[in-house]
Amino acid sequence: MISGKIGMKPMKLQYFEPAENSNEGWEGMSLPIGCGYLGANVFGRYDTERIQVTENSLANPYGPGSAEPGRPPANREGLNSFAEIEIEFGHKNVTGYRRELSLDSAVVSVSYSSDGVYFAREYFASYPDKVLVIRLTCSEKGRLDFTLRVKVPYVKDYLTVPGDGKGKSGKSVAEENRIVISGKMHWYGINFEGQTAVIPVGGKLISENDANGENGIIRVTGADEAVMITAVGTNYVMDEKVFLADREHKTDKNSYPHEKVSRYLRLAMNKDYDTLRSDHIKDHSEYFSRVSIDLGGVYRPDVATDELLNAYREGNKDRYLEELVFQYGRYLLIASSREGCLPANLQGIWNMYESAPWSAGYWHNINQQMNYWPAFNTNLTEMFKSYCDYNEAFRKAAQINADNYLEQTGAEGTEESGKGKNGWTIGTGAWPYSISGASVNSHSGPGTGAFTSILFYDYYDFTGDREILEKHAYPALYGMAEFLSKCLKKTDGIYLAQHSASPEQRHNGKYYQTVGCAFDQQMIYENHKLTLKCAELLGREDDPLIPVLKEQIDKLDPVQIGESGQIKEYREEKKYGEIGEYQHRHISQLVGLYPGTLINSETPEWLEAAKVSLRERGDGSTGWSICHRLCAWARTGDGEHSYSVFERLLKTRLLGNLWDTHPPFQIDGNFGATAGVAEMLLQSHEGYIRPIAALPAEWQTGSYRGLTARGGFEIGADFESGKLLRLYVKSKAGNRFRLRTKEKLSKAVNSAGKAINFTVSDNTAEMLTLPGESYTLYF
Ligand code: FUC
Repeated sequence: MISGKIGMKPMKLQYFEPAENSNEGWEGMSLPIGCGYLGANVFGRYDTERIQVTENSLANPYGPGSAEPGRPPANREGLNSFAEIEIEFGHKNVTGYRRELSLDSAVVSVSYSSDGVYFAREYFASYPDKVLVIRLTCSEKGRLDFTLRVKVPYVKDYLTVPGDGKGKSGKSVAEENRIVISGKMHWYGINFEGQTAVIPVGGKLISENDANGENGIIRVTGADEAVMITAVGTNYVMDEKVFLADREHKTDKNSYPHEKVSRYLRLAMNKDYDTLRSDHIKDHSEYFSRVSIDLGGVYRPDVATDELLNAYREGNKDRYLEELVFQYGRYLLIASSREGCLPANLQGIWNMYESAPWSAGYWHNINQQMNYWPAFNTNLTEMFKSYCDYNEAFRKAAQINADNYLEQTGAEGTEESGKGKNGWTIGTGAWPYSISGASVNSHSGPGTGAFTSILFYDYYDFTGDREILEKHAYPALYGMAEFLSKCLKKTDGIYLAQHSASPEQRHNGKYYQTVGCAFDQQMIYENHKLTLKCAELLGREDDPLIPVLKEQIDKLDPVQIGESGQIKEYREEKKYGEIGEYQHRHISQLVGLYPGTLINSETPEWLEAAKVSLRERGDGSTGWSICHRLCAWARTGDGEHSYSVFERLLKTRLLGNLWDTHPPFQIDGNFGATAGVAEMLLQSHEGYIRPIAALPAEWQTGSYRGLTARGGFEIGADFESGKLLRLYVKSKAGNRFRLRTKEKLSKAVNSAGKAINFTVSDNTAEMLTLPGESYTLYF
């Protein structure tokens, strides 16, 4: 942690009533906790508490094509809900109800009085212990009574009911102090198991099953308190095989999850509640507390979060709510994307449905990338590991897809370079068990792959970690460059992506396919540029691919300005909007502005043209689309417009629990909002650091700590009346620090208070840094 820490205020969501027991209650008012291994939504009810549990590998395939031959397509597709935990209390005459989610500790708490007894519960999902923990307490000894049920949702017996092959079996059996749920999802042969153990203090515990030995319950009466621990698992293993094997063989050699789940539970039960809790908080806060932000918000214990949001919609632009929305994205990423687990999907790690919207897939024409944008600039690069591992696990399948695509397109050079030198590709859709590749019929061009691979460069660039560069960034970019370099054909001296499409754009009601659209050209440019940069950093410039990329990159013509002064989405477009939907939700012709860096302040004409396109496209759109606009506007340096887009998100696309809604709930917008706010406060894409780069009138005075910049720097800033006062810099990799500010740098000192030399030229201050050292800069 760097010096100059700002005053901590609690970051929490709070409510004075439980979430309704309905789909709307789940989506808009339940509180999400998660640890990568599992996600849970807490309703906080006092009659019968409901905790819905998700595990990200319990899934059917996506799409009608996945139905068995000869059978009608069914809608049972994608991620399935894992378990419903019910704790029946039957409490009445409730007063003083309070429900909170602390982002600082990642603990949900529920408390109230019922008939004179005060009840308090806590819930958390622990990454170090891989379990969901619930503690129930009451103010009077012996007054805790409850009945626990753990249900397997959406059981459809595939053995007896003829269907589409996507059935699910499952049962719930009470065994002494635990309820074990187990079953199978037929399509991919997924075995699943969950165990919930109850550990009461005092009182009596009995467990019962029905006449068939199923539908188990645990009844606790007269206890002083109780702890419940839940572990879940499937036989899914995230490896190469799962993406390569036929559906019958994706999981067949993997061991049944009983032993794993029993081990998680046993190890967790060996710890006492306080240790489980403190280990969890230590793990969570190590990441969460890295960044703090103060835009002048004031925490008010007596106002519910949904009331704040309603007031915001009425024009009361509460600064605390804005800070909370920013930090919530960081919280959600820590909860849903951990090393060793599947990455965060379209809904993170939370799904109550039989068929999650859009299958809870990993959608790669914007959604998946947006999920990880805040990992880089808000100091959570470790959260990218799960996506990195996932992507590398499917790389082999993606190489086969690249071979197939290039064969299909008859691209030049394929044959002589041979299979295995075609790199890899990713299409729009990807799931835990399969991926799609680029396709000539797709609504999104091959640039989708580069949209993905450039994340790996950021993974390196924001950490400054050479091992990441060598092992992850360069292989991802290089393989993508191999593929993309063959998707191009030289036409009139320009290399154009054949079979090109600007994601999901329609013209005259049909997806529009073309040659060399801005999305593909810009993305190919970015990937080529970064591959060349990495090759230089690693001294691999003698590779035969390098001259090919050098030859192509200058002839990609990735940005063209049209007659309206816009960045053309299509080469054949003259005026803005002639082709495609005028205000389409995707802003794919601007990927070179964000997340790319091709369009920047050193290309002022392009930057102006990007603003024209942004204005014409309009601000009003779905959740994630607003957030891409937010990030793009931040890159233009226009704080006012950026803020108005952020404000629009809060007013139109956030639910009572601050989840983003497309609609329906999609987590990408939460992540995009966090990345966008960080981009307003700190930029580093032009070779130097620019703090408060897009500061709106509303945020003229404030401070932040721990945001991250390219080159491996952690940055804090204090600003007043729109002017930078101090910067706090921690250098992780010992790189040269370059800074551009409106304000004049007057002094730089290291952590020992010793003055450090810096030079200033062309508005840019530069100083050398040592790895691990911290500096304070005064203006
Ligand atoms: C992309 C978007 C849609 C939606 C889907 C999950 O295809 O164009 O709007 O967000 O992903």
